[in-house]
Amino acid sequence: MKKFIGWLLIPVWAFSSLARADYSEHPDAAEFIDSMVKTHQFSRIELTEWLSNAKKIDSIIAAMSRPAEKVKPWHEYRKHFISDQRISWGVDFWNEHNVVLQKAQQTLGVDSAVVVSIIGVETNYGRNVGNYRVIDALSTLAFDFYRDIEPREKRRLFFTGELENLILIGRTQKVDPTSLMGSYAGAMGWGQFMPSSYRNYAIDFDQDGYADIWKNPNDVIGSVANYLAQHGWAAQKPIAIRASREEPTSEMIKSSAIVHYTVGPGDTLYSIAKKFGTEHYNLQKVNDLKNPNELFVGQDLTISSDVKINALTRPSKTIAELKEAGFDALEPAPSDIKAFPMKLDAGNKDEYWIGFNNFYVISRYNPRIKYAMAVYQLSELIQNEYCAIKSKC
Ligand SMILES: [Ca+2]
Repeated sequence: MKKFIGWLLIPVWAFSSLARADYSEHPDAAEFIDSMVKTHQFSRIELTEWLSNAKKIDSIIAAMSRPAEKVKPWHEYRKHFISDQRISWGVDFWNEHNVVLQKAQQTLGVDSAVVVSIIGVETNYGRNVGNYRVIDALSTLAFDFYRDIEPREKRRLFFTGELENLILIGRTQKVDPTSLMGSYAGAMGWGQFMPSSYRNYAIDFDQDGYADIWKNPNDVIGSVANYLAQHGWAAQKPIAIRASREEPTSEMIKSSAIVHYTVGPGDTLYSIAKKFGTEHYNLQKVNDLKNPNELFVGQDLTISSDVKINALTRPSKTIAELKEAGFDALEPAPSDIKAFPMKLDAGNKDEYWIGFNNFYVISRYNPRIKYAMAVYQLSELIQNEYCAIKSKC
């Protein structure tokens, strides 16, 4: 009897995935097909054919289940992306494609070093573009991974939307959508564009009729530069500079405190600090708490609206305002330029940095401070070496 009950408790999807021959028979496929027919007037037969062709890939599920780069501290993350090899390959790439990079700099206003660096960080200059069919990756993620294996509705909808965009690329570029290749997450080509990014930002830079981000370095360079340009890149402007941090005094914090927060069950000073983008010791100081555990439910806390560390938003404070909050630029910068402060774990100490609008623009490519910092630092190292060899910049 017990066995019988256990048998009944096996979820329905387990049967459906066993019984399913292909993705056209997946419970969500009918809805997807309906929506594609209704919104974009695709043929139902064609859509069914493409989804029948899509395969569930177990290695994608395994890759998605591994701990992500985001959990690595900065000093380990940096080592992974910045190496002598990647700098030297970057210089080679720049030499080889100098004419196109210059054209991108002139027409789109994006510095060559950053375009080279992004392509280096993303795929080691086209060496590691991914060997999955994008239709397999996106179907696996939308129809299985984020539905049943690690259910997250927002991600499921995101990858379903990317599948829609992939099929639309097939139509506009007159290619078979099942033939396009990418990473296990569905990112395509040397610059790792998701299908929606391809549709919004990829360009046919050599004007041969096809924006080929998979094999044509001209289109790759133009598309990466266009992505940055469309997100507000400002040519020849600073990206980030080192900063020092002076512990703010109670007076400094209190003078900018405007928000109040009522402590709820389960709150800690650390979780509240994180929620408001500040540090627990700032909250301790401004609320005169002797230790961080001195909290009770219903307690009224004053939250300093001081400058937030590692808040990846378009910069809104001036260098002068950051200085008042204890972040002092260690390199010259105009005092009215907008910026935001960052703290990175350098292993044995914390590093402080000030990021400008261009840093924020790099982070639109991948919304992590560590990612944008790796791209920035690699771009500097490549530029130094390239300019030293050429001695012309
Ligand atoms: Ca082209």
